[in-house]
This record gives sequence, structure tokens and C-alpha cells, in this order.
Amino acid sequence: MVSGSRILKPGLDGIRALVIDVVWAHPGDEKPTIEVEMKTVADYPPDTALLSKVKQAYTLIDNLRNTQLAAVPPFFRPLTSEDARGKNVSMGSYMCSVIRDALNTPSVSQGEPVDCVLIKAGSCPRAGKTYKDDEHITLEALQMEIQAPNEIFVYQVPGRVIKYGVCEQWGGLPNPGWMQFCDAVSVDADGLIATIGGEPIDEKRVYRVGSTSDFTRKSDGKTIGEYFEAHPELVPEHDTGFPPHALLMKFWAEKMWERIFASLDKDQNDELSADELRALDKDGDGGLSRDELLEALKAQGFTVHGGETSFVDVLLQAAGDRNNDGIISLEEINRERSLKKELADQLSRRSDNGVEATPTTTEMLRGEQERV
Ligand SMILES: [Ca+2]
Ligand SMILES: [Ca+2]
Ligand SMILES: [Ca+2]
Repeated sequence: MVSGSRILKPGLDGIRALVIDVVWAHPGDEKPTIEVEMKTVADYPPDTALLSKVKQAYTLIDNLRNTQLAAVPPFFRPLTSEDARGKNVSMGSYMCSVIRDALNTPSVSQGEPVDCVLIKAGSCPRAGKTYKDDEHITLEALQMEIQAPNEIFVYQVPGRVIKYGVCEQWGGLPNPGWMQFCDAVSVDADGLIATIGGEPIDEKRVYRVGSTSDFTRKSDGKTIGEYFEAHPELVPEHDTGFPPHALLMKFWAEKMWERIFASLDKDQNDELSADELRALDKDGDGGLSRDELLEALKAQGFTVHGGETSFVDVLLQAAGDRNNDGIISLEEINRERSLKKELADQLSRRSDNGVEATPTTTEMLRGEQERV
């Protein structure tokens, strides 16, 4: 708000403006005279105080727009969330797939991976936007496509309920309950779920499904709604949800740190030496600062913005800044690395003992497609 006026969409050009004079010439006049004059906005110099306010508002949006979080794999192109309440769209598939992969990182899943992610279009994807072919996921896109309060829960659902229940949500236009699904799921000619994770769906097996809290809403679909109505004890507890933005930012940051680490670890011994760190440690203080990490992101081909460090902050955590001083030291990097390896080893030992199966990842289904 500036002097009582709200700035709408800063950056949009007003080419012409109407100046409207409404004048009651004499007290007691029943009707005013109204004069309208059209002016060309560019003929008037901008008000400097207002201009600086607009610039400020615009910078904030610019930072979000320019802070890239992920590179979208070609598999999901062209990327769009248009008409997500009337059909399955590539942004729905992409978001469900990255949410699944994020839920399946060892530190999140703790050895209990999800089989698929199904999310209604009212929760995600919700921007109704078609992306350019060179446009990647930015903070702005993430905030538009999924709202922060739409937490992700893990539901345990029998194959039969998924097989017949998902297509019940596909109808009625537009329908916020329209169910989008990840790329581990395929649909047959009758619209029934045919496979999950590359395997024919097993009606008797219980699947672990990531979704939002509206998953069980009966008015959107009878089969899923009635199943959870009959089994209220299977509805996940409120406090078990994952905030989607934090979940995805952490996932993307961990992926990015893997890439940065791999680019530094020249001798590939899974440990960084002081020499190896020097490639990014421009000021030679033996650690990586926010600015040095921003440079690292740029070197990885990401669009970054110096004024917006929320992704870099998550990257610092992913890399192991345990003492929160905004710098990852060589020691922190290597300690975090060995802790992660230990966790992965532990979980794989558990799965070798038959406690849990390993997750079916998109990478396996799709071969070598790059996913960050
Ligand atoms: Ca090394
Ligand atoms: Ca440094
Ligand atoms: Ca530190």
C-alpha cells in the first residue's frame, strides 16, 4: 500500500490512463458533470517515491522467479499445469514424482519407502500455467503449484482401493478433486490403475501412498472415501505430515550437493581434501560460504539471485553446516558424508534381512534420465 493505494502486479505497464473528473458545480446540484480524458502515461514522469516502492516489490518477485530449485527432466516436457482440474497434466506427474522421490530419500523414509504419490489438483498442481521449454522450477513456481499448508501424509491403501478408486475422481469439470499421479503409476484402457512401480497392481497388497489430507474425502470418490470411513484408524495422525516446500527444497538441495560434491571429489575417494575444496573456496578460508555456494550453483548451470538465499540456506544444511555459522568447513562436509553413508548402509542391511524392500525409483523405470 502506498498512500492508501494498493500496488497491483508491479511491472505491468499501464499504457494509457483515464482521468475522470466528477464535479458538482453548485451545492444542491442533483447530478454532477463528468469529464473523461485519456492520457498517455509515458508523457508524465514517474513519481520517484512510488517508483522506488514498485521496484522494491518487484525485486522480491524477481528473486523468487530467478532462484532455480530444480532442472525439469525432458520426460515431463512440455511442462504444464493448465486444466489440472480436468485432466492429468505433466506438472501433476512431475510434482507427484519428485514428492515421491523426496519421501524416499533415506533420511526421510527411514527405510519405509512409498510406492507412489497421488495428489488432487486442488492441492497440486494449482498454478494453471504452461511453462516455456527452457523454464525450470523456481521458488515462485513451487509456491504457485503447491501451497505450504498442503502437508504430505503417507497412507496405507490396499491395491483394490487404488485400482478402482483413483478413476472415480476423474470427472465433473472443473473438479478440484481430480487426482494427479506420479510416473510410477500407469493406467489401462478402462481407466483403472494397471501398474505401480512397473509391476501389475496387486489388489490384495497394501501400498504406501503419499498424498495430502483431502485424499480420503468421500465426496470426491466413493471407493477411497468408504475405505477410510470404515478404517478411521488408518488415517495418518495430523502431526505426521511433511510440509511440501521444506520437503522438496531439502530433496533438491541434497541432489544439488551430490552434484557439487562429485564435481569437487576429483580422485573419487568419497572424501574431500583441502586441495579439492579449493576449486570453490575462492577466499581460501578452508570452508564454503553462502556466496561461494551461489557461485557453485551458477557453475552447475542454475539461475541464482544474490538477494535470495533460501535455497542456499537449505543447501548449507544438506552439506552439513551443523554449527549453523553459514559456512561449511571441510570437516563438516566429510563428517556429514560419512554419516549419510552409515545411514544408507544401515538401511540396506535392514532390507537385505528382508525387513523392507528397496524403493522402486523413477530412475530405475526410466533409465539414466537426469533428475535434480
Ligand atoms: Ca577426494
Ligand atoms: Ca571460503
Ligand atoms: Ca559450519
